[in-house]
Amino acid sequence: MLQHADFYPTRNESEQAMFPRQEPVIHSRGAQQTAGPLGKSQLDQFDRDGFLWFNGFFQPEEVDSFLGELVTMAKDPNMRDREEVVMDAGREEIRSVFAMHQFSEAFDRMTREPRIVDMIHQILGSDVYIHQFRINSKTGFSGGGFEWHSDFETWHSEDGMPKMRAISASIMLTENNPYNGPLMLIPGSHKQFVPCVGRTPEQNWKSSLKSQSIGVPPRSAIAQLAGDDGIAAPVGPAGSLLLFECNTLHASNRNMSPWPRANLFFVYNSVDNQLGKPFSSPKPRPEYLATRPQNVGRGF
Ligand code: 6CS
Ligand code: FE
Repeated sequence: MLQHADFYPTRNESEQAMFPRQEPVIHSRGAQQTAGPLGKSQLDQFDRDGFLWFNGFFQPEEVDSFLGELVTMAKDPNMRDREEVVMDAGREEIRSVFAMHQFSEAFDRMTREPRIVDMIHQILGSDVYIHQFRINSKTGFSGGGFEWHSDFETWHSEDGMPKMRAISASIMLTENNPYNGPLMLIPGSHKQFVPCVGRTPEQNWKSSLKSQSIGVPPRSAIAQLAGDDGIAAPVGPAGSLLLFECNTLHASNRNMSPWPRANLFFVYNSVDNQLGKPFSSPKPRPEYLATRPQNVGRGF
């Protein structure tokens, strides 16, 4: 397994200072940068904030079927025992389902939706592949939250992702409103890498996907980064789309409202940024969490 140079040391014994990211946010150049649906102001906004929100990007009926598949799965007792299904702490409700695109044609088709992929190409400047696919679901009154974190810090540490050249696309399957635990992001936080303290335990994902404790940045760093530009929590109808950079700090509160919140996430990684040996973990994570190079194919 390829051992890349580690430009982002993390999961150290002691707290280390944050430092600037080592690569651009917008990787495309020249004509490639202008050949796509995003205008210059949108590219500048993504570069500045580390995310873009598209209210009502899809019509609700375009995404309704995905929610239906999730509800059907939640009723199937056999699903609960699949390793791709993460139950909430109380084992009552489904918290996340990974890799559904590998057993649902509709989900796989959505990952190749040109209206999204054209924007991803414009930002990442290369062909891409799906690094991870998940649905995060928060039922009313009980859906749990997610601690502040950078996805890249986990994907670098536990999956061996060398550089920051990946983007998450999140499609809202339900309305996201201020009360049902919408995703919160810190604008501009993607520009700094925040090393985290604490060694990665064996098979960390078996607990981190329920409640993350390793790979959570020091509160002083979160306060400092939030202090600059505050916190954003985009809200909107089912079918809305959020693109966020792999290193943008994000979190979400538990769902205290009566209304469910379910979002699709699929992560595009550049074919020039494929996974190597994990940088801070004993062994790579399973394929349903991170596509290994032998399964990348040509990209698209
Ligand atoms: O470990 C991961 O890959 C997942 N963990 C979080 C909290 N967000 C990104 C990703 O789904
Ligand atoms: Fe995350």
